[in-house]
Order: sequence, then C-alpha cells, then structure tokens
Amino acid sequence: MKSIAMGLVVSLVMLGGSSFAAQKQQTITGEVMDSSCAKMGSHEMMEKEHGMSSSPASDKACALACVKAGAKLVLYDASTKTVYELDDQKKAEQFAGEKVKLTGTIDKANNTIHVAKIAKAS
Ligand SMILES: [Cu+2]
Repeated sequence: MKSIAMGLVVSLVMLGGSSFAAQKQQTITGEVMDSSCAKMGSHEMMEKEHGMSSSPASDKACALACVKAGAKLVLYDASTKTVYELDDQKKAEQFAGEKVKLTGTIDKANNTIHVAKIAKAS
C-alpha cells in the first residue's frame, strides 16, 4: 500500500514537471513548400525555371527540386501569407507540395515550428 502511494506521488510530480515545461501545441493548416517558392507565394516562377508545367501535380516535384538546389522546406499559410520554418525536414519531405495540417509548437523568436505531427489536409 505504501509503495502504491509513493508511486502516485512520483508520477504526479513527473506529470506536473512535464506540463510545466511543455509549450502549447497548435495546429496550422497550410502547404509544405520550399523556402524559395514560399517567398513568392507560389511555385509558378520556379516551375518555369525547373522546366516543369505549372500545375498542382508539379508542386511536389518543384518543392523537392528547390530543396535539392539548397532551399528548405517550410509551411506556408496562404490565409495569413506566413512562412514558418520547420525543424523536422525529414517529416516535411513526405508532404512536399501538399496541403497539410501540421501540429507543433511555434518558436515565435525565429518563426520556426517544432514539428510534432503532420497529416494530410482533406
Ligand atoms: Cu519550388
């Protein structure tokens, strides 16, 4: 009985500690884009440069081609025209050029999202 009570105290302390440290997570809907296209708000210009037709189907290929050329994957929120940098490029890569719901914590100091989860937006 005593050990159960002790375990409860320990887990309560740990719970309190982690919620204190954790930032509030947010979910943002936007498009995973490369940083060079996000600056212009569209893939149109770069698709021309890559010799691709300008279509939604080309967006993924464009984003990946831009990343190969040195750009970074970002989240572009078209409704607010905000570009967020992403700390997890690997996770973002699977969703390049797609509309997503991204959950994570935003570091306002450098507009970077610490990615927790990315899911395809319907
Ligand atoms: Cu691009």
